Amino acid sequence: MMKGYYFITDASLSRAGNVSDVRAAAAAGVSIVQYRNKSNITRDMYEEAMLLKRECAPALFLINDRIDIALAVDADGVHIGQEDLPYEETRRLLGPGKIVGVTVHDVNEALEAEAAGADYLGVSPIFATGTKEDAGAPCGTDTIRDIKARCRIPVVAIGGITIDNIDQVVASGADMVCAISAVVTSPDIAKAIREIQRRYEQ
Ligand code: TZP
Ligand code: MG
Repeated sequence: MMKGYYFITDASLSRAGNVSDVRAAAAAGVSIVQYRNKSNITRDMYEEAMLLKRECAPALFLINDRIDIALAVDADGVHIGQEDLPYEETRRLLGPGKIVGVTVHDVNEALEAEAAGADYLGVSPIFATGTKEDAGAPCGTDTIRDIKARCRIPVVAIGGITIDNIDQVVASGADMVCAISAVVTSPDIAKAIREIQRRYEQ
């Protein structure tokens, strides 16, 4: 299930909007869609999340940061960072049946998140990125290798990934990759995703 492209929305980079992008991602066969909306206007997020959840099926639908929105739309889970609610509180609010992914930057954070019970790790940022201002210093593909050697849960690589460096990321053992700007700014999102998915089939 967790292999290939992990789709994250970005309305500020999108050409045709989140609904159209998620439809294209679903057509390309992604297994996970994460709704990320940093505007944090709650009513807009709630309404858009309802629409996107419908568009993304049968892919799993996760919400970035906002546990309340995930609960309100009955999403499949959330993705949280080191500055969001702690894992334990997130799990307590969502219950055992939902997916909780955690962003980590190094092996120690990865071991901690796995021990706490995270379902998967987002390792970030692999390379320099302009898409997230506070992403921090690039951790490189060696960090993916180290985490894969020490942790059993799936690893999603994110940050500065493009079609030109994706092979290194796949070779380092990442179970899934996300390339927000490279995919969302593309004139053909489904084609860009399929191109990345193909790198997993070689
Ligand atoms: N989390 C860590 S880096 C990042 C997020 C959401 C942005 C990744 O964007 P891009 O365009 O793939 O570098
Ligand atoms: Mg966050």
